[in-house]
Amino acid sequence: MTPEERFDALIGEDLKIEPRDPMPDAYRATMIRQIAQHAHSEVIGMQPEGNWITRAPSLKRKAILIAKVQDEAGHGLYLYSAAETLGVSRAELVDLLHEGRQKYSSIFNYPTLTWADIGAIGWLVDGAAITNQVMLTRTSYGPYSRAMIRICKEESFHQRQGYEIMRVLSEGTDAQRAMAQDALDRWWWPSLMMFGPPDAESTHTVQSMAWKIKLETNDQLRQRFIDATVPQAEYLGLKVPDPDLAWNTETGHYDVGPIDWDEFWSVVKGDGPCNKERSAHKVGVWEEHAWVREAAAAHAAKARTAAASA
Ligand code: BYC
Repeated sequence: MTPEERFDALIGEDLKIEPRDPMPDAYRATMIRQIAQHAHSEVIGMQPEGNWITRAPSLKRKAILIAKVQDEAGHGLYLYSAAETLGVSRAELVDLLHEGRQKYSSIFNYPTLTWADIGAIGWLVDGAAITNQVMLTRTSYGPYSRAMIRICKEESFHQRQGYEIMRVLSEGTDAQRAMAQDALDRWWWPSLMMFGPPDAESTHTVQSMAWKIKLETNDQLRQRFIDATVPQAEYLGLKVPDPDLAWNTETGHYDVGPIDWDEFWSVVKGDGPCNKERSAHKVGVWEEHAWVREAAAAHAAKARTAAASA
């Protein structure tokens, strides 16, 4: 069997591609691009929520938020490790992000203006992320699929803590309900954009589905998220900010109004409300804390020398 035939056979039989298996260069490049983008999203995604750690309304909320933000760092690390199995180093990927040559999710370029935004991120952003990542637990690349299993377990707690913040606010005073509604108004459309461009404009979907990297399309996953989330908004007594939203009895799905794809592409290209701030903060912290990496490397080198002479 040639390496190409072995790869095709593994994909055809729904078996995982493991790091030592033969794989086309383009499959490897796609996996590196997607996993790196995912890892960068987890890490940059700490910033909007980190912004509220010092202002969380109670000790309990602060402890939960610190733990959640720390979980996101952990997700970034699992994902960089998964990417490293494809022959790139974490340092190379971080450089590519810092040079603006790799992306992170559009969603993290929006500001967190009130405490309700922390609820909306958990409910909507983690909710959208899980919808996509449950599919990715079955993706064809073994290390990525296994990282997704653990990440999904943690993300489902994140989603529930966000929804719980929204529930408490929506059962609170008029001002708290208004704050929850305002957060839904601002985060609804960007959350739908997280799933990526419509299928007709998605450059990678056809090939990624043939390789079973993606098992469902951007539009299919977006629809699943909408169908699950609209009843949750109704339960909270909040209004989804879409005048065209309607249940379609024929399709058994919600119809939604047009998504502003110009906004999406402008955010992806670097012109969203917080792109510059997020990137500058990330690069600044990386440079400022270089001494931590240097100290860890020096310690590891000393430990190796000690072990060799023991
Ligand atoms: N933002 O052909 P397409 C989290 C790009 S973090 C920016 O459909 P694909 C959390 C795309 O890269 C979890 N760019 O692409 C953390 C491509 O451009 P390039 C984040 C986007 O890859 C902290 C072009 O558009 N989840 O949960 O087949 C706190 C055409 O797109 C976006 C992941 O990263 C976007 N939203 O499908 C709270 C999931 N969408 O690269 C929560 C992993 C598309 O050719 N990624 N683009 O220049 C995926 O599943 C897939 O990459 C996507 C896109 C579904 C996102």
